[in-house]
Amino acid sequence: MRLKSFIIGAIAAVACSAHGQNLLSNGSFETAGPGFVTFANWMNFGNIFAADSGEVIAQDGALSAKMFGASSGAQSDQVLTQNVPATAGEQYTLTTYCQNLSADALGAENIILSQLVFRDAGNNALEVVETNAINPMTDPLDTWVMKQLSAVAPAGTVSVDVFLLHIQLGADQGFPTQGGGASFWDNVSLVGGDAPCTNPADLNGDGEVNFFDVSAFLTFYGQGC
Ligand SMILES: [Ca+2]
Ligand SMILES: [Ca+2]
Repeated sequence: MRLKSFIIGAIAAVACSAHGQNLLSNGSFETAGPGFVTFANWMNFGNIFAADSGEVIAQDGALSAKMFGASSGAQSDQVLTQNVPATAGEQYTLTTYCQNLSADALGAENIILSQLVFRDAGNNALEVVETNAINPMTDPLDTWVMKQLSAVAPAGTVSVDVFLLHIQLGADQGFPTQGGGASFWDNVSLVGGDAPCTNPADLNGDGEVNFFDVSAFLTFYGQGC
């Protein structure tokens, strides 16, 4: 038992995953912006509102962000975006919490995405990576669903845009009937500034050195030569 404790302590000491601070400001949507800006530090387009506990219990703090399409029959895009400085060669991880409420459930025409867009000094997009922040058809209702997206900033990067997108497709994209529904967002974080993990002890290649690599080692060891 004492040996096991020592091994876990040693593993923690060599861990090289990113555990830095959140590079985003107001990632929990607690602070309102001035004028037509719904949330401080975020630019917004389309139907973006602050939701309080009367609509959904926030994942963090008291408020979350609510987006919904116009349900006009045409495509309707909702956008929250924030730009922060970034450094080429370093790894960035975007974490989002999203909820699909059964009381205002998302129709199949809604695509809910989180996106990173790495930009050069001329503000040109160098690389776009994205993931479904929530899948209306397969993720559970009425619970905060966490999704993560990681990427290494390409050569020439000086900044990265975080995009939170609620795209409602319309008749032109095969959805003559729009089910409507809202996406709720909270506790968005972007952590970076670390080089990708190159420690050879990361046997399973997931960017962290931990017990799962020890387990993989023991499996290989047990197989012999
Ligand atoms: Ca919040
Ligand atoms: Ca690993």
